[in-house]
Amino acid sequence: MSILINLAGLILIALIIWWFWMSRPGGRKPAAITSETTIIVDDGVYDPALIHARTGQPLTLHFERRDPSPCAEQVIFHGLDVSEFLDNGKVTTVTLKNPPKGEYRFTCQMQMYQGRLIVD
Ligand SMILES: [Cu+2]
Repeated sequence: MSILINLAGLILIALIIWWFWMSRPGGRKPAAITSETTIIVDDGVYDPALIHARTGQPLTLHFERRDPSPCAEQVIFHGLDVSEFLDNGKVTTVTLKNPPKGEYRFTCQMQMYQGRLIVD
């Protein structure tokens, strides 16, 4: 009986690990390379949360904020020195003229909203 309980525990742990791993920003889905896209800001997530861009190519991101909570009011691109305030119910466009190669996080000011930008 205790073996069964241990087994159930292990399966539960595996499920939890799998869940957290899969629910990382963007998950494992490869993102198509883009130069312009719209990101919905709602319910604590950016959608899409994974942006894949090319070096030497301007990147235009239209943030459509649908979440009235103050949490969502700003987007910060860490390592790129770019941040923008988002008006609720509106689209705010962020343009990165020539993003350097690398991987950057973009978040709200409290870092509850989490996104990833890959430039290569
Ligand atoms: Cu926040």
